[in-house]
Amino acid sequence: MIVITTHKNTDFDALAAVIAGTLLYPSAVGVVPKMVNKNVDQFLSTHKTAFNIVLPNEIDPEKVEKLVIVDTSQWRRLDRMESLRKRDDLTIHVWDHHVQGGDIEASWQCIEGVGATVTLMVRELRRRNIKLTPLDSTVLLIGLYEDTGHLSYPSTCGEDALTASFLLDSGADLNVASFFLNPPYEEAQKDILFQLLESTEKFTHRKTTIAVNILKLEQKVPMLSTIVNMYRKLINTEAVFVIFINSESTCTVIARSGSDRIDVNSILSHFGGGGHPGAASATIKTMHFQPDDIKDKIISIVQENKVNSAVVADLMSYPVTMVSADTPMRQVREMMEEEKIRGILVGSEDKLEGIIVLWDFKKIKQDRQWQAPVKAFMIRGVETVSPDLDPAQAARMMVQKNIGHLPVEHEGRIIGIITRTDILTYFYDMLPE
Ligand SMILES: [Mn+2]
Repeated sequence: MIVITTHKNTDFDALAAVIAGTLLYPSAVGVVPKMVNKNVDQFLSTHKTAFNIVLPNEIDPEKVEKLVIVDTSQWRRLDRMESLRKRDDLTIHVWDHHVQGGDIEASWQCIEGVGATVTLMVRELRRRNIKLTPLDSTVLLIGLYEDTGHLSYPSTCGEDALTASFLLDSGADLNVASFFLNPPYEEAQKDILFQLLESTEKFTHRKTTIAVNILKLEQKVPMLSTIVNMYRKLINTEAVFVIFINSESTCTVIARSGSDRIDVNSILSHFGGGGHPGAASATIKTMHFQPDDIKDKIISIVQENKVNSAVVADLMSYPVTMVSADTPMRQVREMMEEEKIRGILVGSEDKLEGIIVLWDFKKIKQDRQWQAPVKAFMIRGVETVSPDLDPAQAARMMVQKNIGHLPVEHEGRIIGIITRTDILTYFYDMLPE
């Protein structure tokens, strides 16, 4: 017997990957864990009979010859598969998009960092020319959209979008998809969101702000990760870590990050959790860590974190061309042309007086004005940034204040300048990584 299974707390990508698996391995049966996410449960209650899937207690582990594992590569995330772990005669295939890898040793595997496991499996379905029904296509599309945030999460790649295109052409129904992808918030969920907003604790380290919450769950609340996602957007910190106290004995941490400076997957791996750089979770026994210990440890990991990503100092140009306030405009124009730059700082390294940019030349109406000193046309009160600022924050400043040049100031001295072009080059060369 061939069995296809996936992780507990099954989400739509995992369910969709199991269903795709039943198409790729035609004689196989899909085994869906007993604990599934609320929207997956809703879907299964009405659609289960349409697919070849059963619960873990409905199969005899002895009879399994081949195990296909999708959307995880960790034994402890599987439901009732412990007895298979010890077998050495078992063939194991793994399909997963969590690239950090787990402890399952596969005889064959397809592990790639795409946005959803579904994408990897659709690639193979298409290669083998296997036709999908509109129902199959719909489930697969729901899985793909859920894991990529409708193709918007940074982990999304081009192939995910091509997969969506293929599934839509195969008859995926967006009305059905949006019903399962956007369930209305329930009272209990709104309650959690309000409690999170009220109890936010923020920590700033090297210009990166994270929020940590500890919250006791009085009842089982579905779709906690969706709530945490919404919460991060509302409070707008680089990352959030919510420590949910489930019971006396366990906590679940759900983390979301919107910045490449905070990799929540690597942080939660200290607690045996996992996920992606932008989204991860961990279930932790309180005998190992109490909620407050978890919080302290997360904060200390963030503080010790050697941030690999660039800061303004790595992107800036230096030495900076500067002119004195008395320099005639004609000479300023010649310097810009010669050096192929669009802006020049006015003053000295210790005393910045202003900036003149190409745009300001429009103020000159008469030829004799080219003899006038630059101080007559320059902009005063120039915004400066510090060298350890996150490039994304510098970019935000440029947009908000509509400026293209930011002098970089360190201990009262101008040490460089960063322009829109520097930032754009950085983002388009560096991202996504
Ligand atoms: Mn997934």
